[in-house]
Amino acid sequence: MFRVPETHPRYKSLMKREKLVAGIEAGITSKQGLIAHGRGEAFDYLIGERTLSAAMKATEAAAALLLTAKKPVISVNGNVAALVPEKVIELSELLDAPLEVNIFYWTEERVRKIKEHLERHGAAHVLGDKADARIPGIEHARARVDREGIYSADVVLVPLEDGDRCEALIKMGKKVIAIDLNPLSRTSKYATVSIVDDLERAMANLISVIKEKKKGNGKGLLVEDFDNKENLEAVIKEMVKRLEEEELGEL
Ligand code: PTJ
Repeated sequence: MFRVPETHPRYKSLMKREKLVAGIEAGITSKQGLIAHGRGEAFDYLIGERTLSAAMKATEAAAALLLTAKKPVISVNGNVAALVPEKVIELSELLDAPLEVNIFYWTEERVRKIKEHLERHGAAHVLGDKADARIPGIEHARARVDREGIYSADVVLVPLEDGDRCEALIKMGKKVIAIDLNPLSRTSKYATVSIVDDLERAMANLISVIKEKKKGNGKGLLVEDFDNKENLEAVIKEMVKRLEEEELGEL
């Protein structure tokens, strides 16, 4: 891995790139994953690389949804496995929810490598290699799911998603929680709860909100009180405000 000095002003951001490059070299992340990440970075600039209050509200709603789910499942793709393996495992343990490898650029080998990567990090329950069921209405490989996992789940967490599957999961009657920096993506629009935030920040917040809720603390926000469209509009307003206020200063 390229050594990025911790004093570099963009250390955190550069380290994420390094993790994804390492993910590609390990056969975990798709090359297209780099392009997707670049798009995410651009949106992260627009929100000032921080968690917006709207994203925090969505995180509260997501935590409530996950804690009241009968059968929650966490979907893992090549970017998620490279960027936040420890965090998805911690969340899976907190919720007693399985992880399921589900990738768009499908190869049997990559599914296996992601599963092994998660297990090396301590994951006990990783689905996705059986893929004995299909999500109706999807032509591509993301339709391949485990009958005991995403197929029969009532709530699915889908960090970094393509819109097709999100729409199809909603059509199956499931609740979908998305983590996607693009508030205009089809995923963000279709999901029950969209957390418009960087994957690492969103996962860290989600874990800490769930821990607090489990202790009986927290805001007690009900999912019924959460309006995803309204929340996305708040994010877009925040982006516009930031752009209007941005001063370039002396170069
Ligand atoms: O591993 P695979 O084969 O399943 O492929 C994964 C990718 C991400 C390549 C695939 O799902 C894909 O092509 O996704 P899209 O359609 O490009 O959508 C990815 C979305 O995630 C975009 O809207 C990005 O803005 C967003 N995104 C990228 N990086 C981050 C992010 N959102 C939050 N945090 C990030 N770090």
